[in-house]
Amino acid sequence: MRAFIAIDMPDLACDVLSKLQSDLPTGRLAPPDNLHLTLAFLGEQPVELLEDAHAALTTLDLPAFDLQLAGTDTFGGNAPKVLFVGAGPNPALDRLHAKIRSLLHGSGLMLDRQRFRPHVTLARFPARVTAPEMERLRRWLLANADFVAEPFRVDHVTLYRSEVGRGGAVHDPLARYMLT
Ligand code: 2AM
Repeated sequence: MRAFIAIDMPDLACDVLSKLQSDLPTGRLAPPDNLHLTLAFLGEQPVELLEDAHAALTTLDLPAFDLQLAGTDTFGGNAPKVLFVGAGPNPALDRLHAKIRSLLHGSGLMLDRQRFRPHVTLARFPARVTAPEMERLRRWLLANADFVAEPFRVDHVTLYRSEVGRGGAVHDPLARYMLT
């Protein structure tokens, strides 16, 4: 089963992000009900291992905190793959990320070593983005570089199953872990 752990976007954040998406000049938009901030991508895993991970995650014992989405950028350099909204510096978010990784490792799940770049993906791009599209994207990024959203409270994280099909990915919540 393909799984990941994420922070859900509350309705207000979804509205703001959908609005940002609405004038994006290029790219395949992430559906509003798929918007999330990934804390850990587990990839394809045997169900038994996911059950162990779930048991470990039920011991998650961290406080709720505020999250502010800010800034827009792309991954992929000159050949952008993903356009996203970032998050301002947030020690509580970093602690949550580190704790989840350590619980997953403790349960036997090895994750890729990657620098944590908290982000919410707004759109994905095809392998080849044409020069005019690149130019429109560059302008959009300039116009939205100072984007700042209202902070929202993060009081839980969600374990999702992700099924990738022809129409894109479908995300099913499997379990929710509360922050107190
Ligand atoms: P993204 O938002 O940067 O695209 C479900 O697929 C989530 O897991 C997505 O949010 C995606 O991040 C992330 N994800 C998918 N494949 C990944 C990979 N190979 N490494 C890290 N994260 C991945």
